[in-house]
Amino acid sequence: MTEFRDHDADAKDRQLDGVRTDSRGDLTTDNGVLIDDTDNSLGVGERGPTLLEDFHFREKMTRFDHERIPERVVHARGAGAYGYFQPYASLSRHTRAHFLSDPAVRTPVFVRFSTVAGSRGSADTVRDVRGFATKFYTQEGNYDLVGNNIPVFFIQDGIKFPDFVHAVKPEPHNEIPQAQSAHDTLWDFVGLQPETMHMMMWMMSDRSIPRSYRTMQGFGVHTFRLVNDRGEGTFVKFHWRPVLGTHSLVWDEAQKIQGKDPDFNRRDLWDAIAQGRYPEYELGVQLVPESDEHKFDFDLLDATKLLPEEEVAVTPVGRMVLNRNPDNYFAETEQIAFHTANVVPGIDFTNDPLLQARNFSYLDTQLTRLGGPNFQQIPVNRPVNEVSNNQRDGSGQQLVHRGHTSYHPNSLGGGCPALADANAYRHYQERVDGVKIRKRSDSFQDHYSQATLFYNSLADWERAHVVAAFRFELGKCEDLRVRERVVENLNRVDHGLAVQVASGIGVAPPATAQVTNHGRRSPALSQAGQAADTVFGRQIAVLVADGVGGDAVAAFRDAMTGRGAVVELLAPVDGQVRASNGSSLAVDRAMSTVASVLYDAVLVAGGADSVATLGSDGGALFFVTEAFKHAKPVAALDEGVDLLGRLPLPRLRTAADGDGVVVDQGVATFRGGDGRELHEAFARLVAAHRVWDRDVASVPA
Ligand code: HDE
Repeated sequence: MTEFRDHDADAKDRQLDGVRTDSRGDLTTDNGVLIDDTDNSLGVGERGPTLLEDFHFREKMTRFDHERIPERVVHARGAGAYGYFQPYASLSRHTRAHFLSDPAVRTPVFVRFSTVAGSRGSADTVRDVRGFATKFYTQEGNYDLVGNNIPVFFIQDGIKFPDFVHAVKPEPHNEIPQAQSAHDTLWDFVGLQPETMHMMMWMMSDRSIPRSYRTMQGFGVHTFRLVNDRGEGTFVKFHWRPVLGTHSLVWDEAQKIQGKDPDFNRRDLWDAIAQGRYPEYELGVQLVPESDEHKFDFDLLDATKLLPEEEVAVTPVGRMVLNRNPDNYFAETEQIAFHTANVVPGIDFTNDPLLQARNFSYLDTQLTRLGGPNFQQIPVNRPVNEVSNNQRDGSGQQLVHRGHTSYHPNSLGGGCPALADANAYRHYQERVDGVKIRKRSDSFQDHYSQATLFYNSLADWERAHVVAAFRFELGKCEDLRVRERVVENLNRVDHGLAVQVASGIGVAPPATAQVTNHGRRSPALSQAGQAADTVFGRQIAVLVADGVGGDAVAAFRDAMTGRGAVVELLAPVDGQVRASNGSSLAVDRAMSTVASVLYDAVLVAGGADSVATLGSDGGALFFVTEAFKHAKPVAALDEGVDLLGRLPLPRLRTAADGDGVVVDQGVATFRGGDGRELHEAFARLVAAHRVWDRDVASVPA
């Protein structure tokens, strides 16, 4: 019987120690031959031709020529991190999976977040679904939960995946546009394939432009199956909930970040881990007894449907902490290979036709991407428990298998490896009868009810963003018929939505509703109210120049960093600013190297000279105006309040002398005193993420 060995959150880290290598010693070839000149190739005389016998030149160049491997066919752009998962309590009633059954066990993980459509070098903040793939290095082998940040998918049957991906990727004749869904072929497909409608509602919502990977939910999407040690199955849906709340960007901001910092999400994840602000997520499950399989008004096997939390609650089962950045992007983040069929005893599949197709595709795609069948031996992919089988040879084989048997059964090799016993993976025994047919089940035919449910569940500002997103995307489609067909489909989701979208894109609004909106809502689908009450990890910009009120800035910084926020002082130029009290303050960044879109909130510091300088600096004025436009908390201290009056903002109520803190439309102002009241008020605004009811339509930014 297999014995579980000592195992902890560091098991993977220790394993990797065996392959980590540092630059050290003298330069050698791959053969280990010492080299004393790598700047000049071997030639004939000083100005003559290069010689073929220069093995160092040839090796160096050949290795360089072959540095790239094929990028992932989807999810090419990604960022990853290590961490651990720990269950709160035993889930053994439902699953025999060891990593979910023992609250004392911390299982090492690697998570890779990604966008879907863009190439490896594309920008992070494009409108797209985000991948959220987790590899659990468990004692019983690797378990991969390869999820997304949206709980449903575009299509129902995996055989449509190549069509969908071809439609969303850059168009084949000119490879335009990069990492964008706003083009004819995607929307042509959508209009003709109404099963995409629910997912497209999520895609047009703020879910597709997450603020950070730290503040993004994750979903397993499919209905999976847990199996306990008596062989009993329970349907399960997996959810990741970020401890810091779920937050998104606004579209104008997301587009600008694509230029200002294409690595915005990747950098945020890296910096948070490097600075010890470890991202955390809670794993939750929705459990459905097998006897309830047909209890719902949709099919649990249909990945374009979600299971409303109001019908089946999400039970928290454990938490994941990401606490270590990879050492090497290529070796780890690029070479990691996820596969939905990497399951451990106690976790099994269902007959969801999308999941079934994935169980083929992931292994298949790795063979090309990672160059052959031995990719599981790449360090990041190796399980932490022992691997023993008769699989042999193949390109890139790293192991030296000893012994003269590589078959089963054998007696010459002592019968090894022997067949495992009680802890072996046993497929769930499900009775399946039927005729061989190509047909979508009737239970998969309702493509609109949950699209309507999602729309009904959104706050007003979220709905406004959905309308604007449809107008933007369809407005980029050249073919009028493509636009019209999508509007016809939207009219089956919600008549008001269809009319609003149509009237923004030059399409005749539908005269009558195609269906009556069922009026049902699922509040858990909205991002309103999903802000956790914390400023932990938020990025706050403080605008300063020479003559700034130094004490007030220091007090503000202490108050915010004390609550876990990150505060950066931005000035017209880098270096130091002289404070009004004679001290010097170190500038974190020159304003010209950043932009308001890279911060969550902004404070205009006081000090007459500082405010005079900032008030004549267009960059500073635009910074504050743009932050206001994007519904971000804005604060001003002392003379900084006067600067707000110079901006093209709606008239704000602000603090007069000794007035105490005034908060109007998410702008907190304060003069005099120690600022404590302002700190409180501002922290509350920042914790709420954005001021969604602010009227920004007339603000020019
Ligand atoms: Fe994937 N998907 N997918 N997918 N997927 C890949 O595998 C595929 C689907 C997801 O960070 C590929 O190694 C098919 C749903 C993530 O490395 C490929 C179908 C969900 C990642 C593939 C789907 C996902 C992938 C490309 C429909 C959310 C990135 C490279 C049947 C639940 C993992 C690779 C990473 C990657 C196929 C649908 C999530 C081609 C055929 C649904 C997060 O195998």
